Amino acid sequence: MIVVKLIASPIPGLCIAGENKFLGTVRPNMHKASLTALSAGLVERLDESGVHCELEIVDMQIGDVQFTKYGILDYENLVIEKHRVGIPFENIKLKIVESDIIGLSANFTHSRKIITDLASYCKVIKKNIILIIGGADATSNPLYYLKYGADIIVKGEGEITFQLLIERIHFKKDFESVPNIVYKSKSGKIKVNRINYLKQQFNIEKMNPPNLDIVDLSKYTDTGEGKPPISITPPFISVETSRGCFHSCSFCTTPQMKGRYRYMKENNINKHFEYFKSKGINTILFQEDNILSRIWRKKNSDYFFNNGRKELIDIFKIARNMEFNWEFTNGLELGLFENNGIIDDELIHYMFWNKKDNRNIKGCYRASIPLENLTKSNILLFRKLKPFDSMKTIIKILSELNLEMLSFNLIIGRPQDDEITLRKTFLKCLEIKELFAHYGNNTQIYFNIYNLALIPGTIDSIKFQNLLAFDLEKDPEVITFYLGCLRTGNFSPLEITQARGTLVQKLNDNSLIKDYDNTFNLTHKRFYNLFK
Ligand code: B12
Ligand code: SF4
Repeated sequence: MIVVKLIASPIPGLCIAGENKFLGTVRPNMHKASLTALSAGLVERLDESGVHCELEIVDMQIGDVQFTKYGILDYENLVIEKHRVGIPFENIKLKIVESDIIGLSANFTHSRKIITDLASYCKVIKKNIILIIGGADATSNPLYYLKYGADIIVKGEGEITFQLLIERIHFKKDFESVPNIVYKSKSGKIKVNRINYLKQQFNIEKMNPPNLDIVDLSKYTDTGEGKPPISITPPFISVETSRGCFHSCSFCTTPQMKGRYRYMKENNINKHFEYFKSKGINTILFQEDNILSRIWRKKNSDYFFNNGRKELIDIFKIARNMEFNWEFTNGLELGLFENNGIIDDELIHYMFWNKKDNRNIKGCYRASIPLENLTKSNILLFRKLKPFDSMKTIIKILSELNLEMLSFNLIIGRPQDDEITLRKTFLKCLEIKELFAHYGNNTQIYFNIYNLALIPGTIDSIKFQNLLAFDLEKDPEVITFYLGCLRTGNFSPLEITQARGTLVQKLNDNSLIKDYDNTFNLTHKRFYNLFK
């Protein structure tokens, strides 16, 4: 028998000494989709290959969560404390001792110091334990993780590779034939095996539902986007009906991580949704990369997938029939609803269908809309966007749908952004607010203002590397949407952080900021003057 534990490590929380609020969101109570996806059907598949595996998910972000100060970030004239939010390492000592293999998820660059500290701790407790690390950050920076404790890095989607590795380790075989890994050989040399995950992609059609049998669902009380309406009840779980995306936005890791778009058909979606119902789940969060890639069009305007639109509608028919509530927490590519000036009203109505009965809501209650950039050059920067006026027409339709909540996401702090750009952004946001004041049927709107985070592996990280003001081995925590990390010709990291904070305060009510982010916003009178 082989004992495997998948661990969600503690997460970082940054705060100015003396302040009791974090500078960015800290969301421990979320479903760890990477780990439940890796665990889906794993024990059964291993059994078929003659490996008896005892599998456990250890979520260090829930339970006896404590704050442990682990460092200081020197942020211009501010001293920012770094806190580890989660179960103290010592409390999982026994779990480490019991394990043959530990799998750690490293999606977020800002957590990489904590993850490698935990990896080193595991090695101290049990020298011969095998540490496997995967996720978006590990995929783009395998050498960092190997340098600080990991034995094997899995690049890209991990389901198949992780299974192969467990089999090889169990049968004491070498890793030569396992694709998509970077590892240390016995002689200590770094080896990179054939990397083919973007070409031979994981078959979504055969994907099992996430394994929710081995997690404590009652602890997943956070939607990741702030408080939902009162009648929407936890547990909240994120679902995937597709992976990948047709676009390659310069700030996003999906093109390098998940690659070309693939999606699940009705049968499998039914199976997944039935499983969720059987687990007592009523609310689902669509957090996949780009659910709307199903209606991607070729240059001649024909759909890329003949049945994509129908199958998209089917998802929401199933969700509605099964009486789920849902929200789109990962931004929707709104522009795809429009083609040659015609808006797909029918599709919009299926996806955003909702019904209210007193205070009870059924169907869609919230969506998050990526506006990203509101300047004239937005369509040149991001191919997924449409000109502001065209987006506004679609937003107007959304405003009439009786939705409870809509969030709009914007990214500021690109190197070309100056005060004029920020002011224009502010004014365009006011236009959106006005639109809702006119048509909005009480839809509560919120503006998520994000700083450009130079995420390793993205196009931006290559283009703007020389502007990065921090060493990511020492201060990886700056890779969040809440702190600036670039020194551009127009703003220092602190200045753009203050611009973000001020914009958030000017555009959103304090009570909403508390419900959505509950963060401490750094502001400045220079920006209050700019956003008058
Ligand atoms: C859901 C989500 C969140 C949730 C968090 C959910 C959670 N607690 O895990 C919320 C909304 C809170 C969130 C917040 C943030 N997020 Co986010 N988020 C996502 C999103 C949209 C989906 C992640 C997911 O669950 N995917 C589904 C699972 C099945 O896929 P997966 O995680 O990639 O796992 C597969 C592989 O990575 C691999 N794998 C993963 N772990 C492991 C471990 C082992 C051992 C192995 C073998 C393989 C393996 O195998 C898995 C199965 O194929 C991704 C984008 C994306 N599409 O992945 C961004 C993403 C992970 N987020 C990102 C960022 C930047 C953030 C924030 C820092 C932004 C901010 N607010 O400042 C915060 C920080 C979060 C925190 N912990 O504090 C970046 C991370 C990039 C980076 N290098 O840092 C991503 C990649 C988006 C992007 N811009 O490209 N996020
Ligand atoms: S459309 Fe969304 S998922 Fe696709 S590359 Fe752009 S940001 Fe990433």
